[in-house]
Amino acid sequence: MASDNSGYRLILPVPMYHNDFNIWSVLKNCIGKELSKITMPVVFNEPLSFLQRMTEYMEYAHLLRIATEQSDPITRLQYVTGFAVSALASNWERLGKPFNPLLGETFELEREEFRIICEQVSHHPPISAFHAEARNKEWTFHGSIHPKLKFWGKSVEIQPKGVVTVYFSKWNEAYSWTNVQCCVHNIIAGKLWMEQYGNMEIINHSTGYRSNLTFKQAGSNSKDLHRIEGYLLDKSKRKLFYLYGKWTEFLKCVAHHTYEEYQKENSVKCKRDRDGETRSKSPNDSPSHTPRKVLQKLNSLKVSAFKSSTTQESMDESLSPDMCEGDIPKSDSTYSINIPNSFTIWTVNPRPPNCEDYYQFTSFAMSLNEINQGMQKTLCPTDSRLRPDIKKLEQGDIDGAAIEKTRLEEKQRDACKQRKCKKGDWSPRWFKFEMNPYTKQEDWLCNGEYWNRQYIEEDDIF
Ligand code: CLR
Repeated sequence: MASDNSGYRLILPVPMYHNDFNIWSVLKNCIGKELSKITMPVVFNEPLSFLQRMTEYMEYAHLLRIATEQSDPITRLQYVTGFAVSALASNWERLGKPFNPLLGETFELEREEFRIICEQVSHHPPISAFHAEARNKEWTFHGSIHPKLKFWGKSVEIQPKGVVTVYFSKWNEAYSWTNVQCCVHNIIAGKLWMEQYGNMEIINHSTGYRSNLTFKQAGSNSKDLHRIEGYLLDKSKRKLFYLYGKWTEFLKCVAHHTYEEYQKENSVKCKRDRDGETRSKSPNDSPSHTPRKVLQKLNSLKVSAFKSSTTQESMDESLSPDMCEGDIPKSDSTYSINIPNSFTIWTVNPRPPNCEDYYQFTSFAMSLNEINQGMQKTLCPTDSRLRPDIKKLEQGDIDGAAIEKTRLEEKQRDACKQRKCKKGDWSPRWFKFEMNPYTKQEDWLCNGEYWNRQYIEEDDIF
């Protein structure tokens, strides 16, 4: 099986099954509901648990190492900002639903520079906690995510509630931020696509310096698709650097005064650009980069689906310009990407060549469900890699995966009932809910025991 020099697999055992199920037919009765309570058919899943998906924040962990190596706090903040943005890049075109982790499920990952442990610490509401640390102990990165999914008819809105914190021991510095929201469009008709938007403020709690980023919405003609823009500010909110990029591609920064000069010089040209005279496509946004074929097939099914089941009102909505058939937003990628004297903080890794047949996984994602040699003996029995439903989907056995998924969910419900009978509360094994000393808010902090690998008392959750 193909793998890179570091020996991790770069592809899944079999290509995915491109189904032609209609998401709308499943969701049409669920408008306004919390999506965590809706059981979705396994064909909409990708073969990863949300704990593994969360671990994808770590793909560019080297940025944290580089940050700790900088003696200037502003440069450190630039790299932390790069890391915060890079953590979201793997979401591009990833429209499969990760499996909901079972209560007490864990996921660990050990790599050259870091190790991370995740645990599902709550089921209702679903909360996943993680704690990552550098091998050289120079940084830690921890937090918890409570993804709130809301279905609005033509779109699904996802709010990843929870704060994440980076700590640099050498500098005794803590940074924290909250992830932006995300929206999956075209549930009823057209091709699914996703955007992430909102504000992200990355604060250095020791110096008061911060990066204030805006993730833009695509906008009417998609000119701002995937774009981010913002400023690095000192504690009196003075602008030091202008930050710009796309969460799918890169993050750059430039001194604020240079940006201001550039703006003045280019104001005329810019206006022309904005008016759409010089428009070009970036390869990333081009429709030739097809998302899951599954979803294209929705096109053919859409008319009947929505005729039979929507009101006039929602029908008007679904005919709005951003819902046109075959619609994948394209953006003008050229403006403000080449401001002179900019410095590139982060650029995205290319996706593997056949990723459209593998759930649009990045190379990093491809490796996550692999059980490497040597791992077998040490792996915690609650690890996501041991989940039979995910394993079956990964091997292309959809029916088997569906059966196992139902079995595991029933088993989880039974365990929950039993606990209620015994009046015994469940509590997470590796995390505790405590005050985060940096943000002064309650947070899931790891108890530091996982890596001692004493797993004898673990519940049998699979
Ligand atoms: C986005 C980045 C956040 C954490 C986070 C939480 C929930 C994830 C979301 C991310 C990406 C999109 C996601 C979502 C859960 C379900 C949703 C994977 C990783 C998928 C695309 C929903 C597919 C099913 C619908 C089409 C019905 O920091």
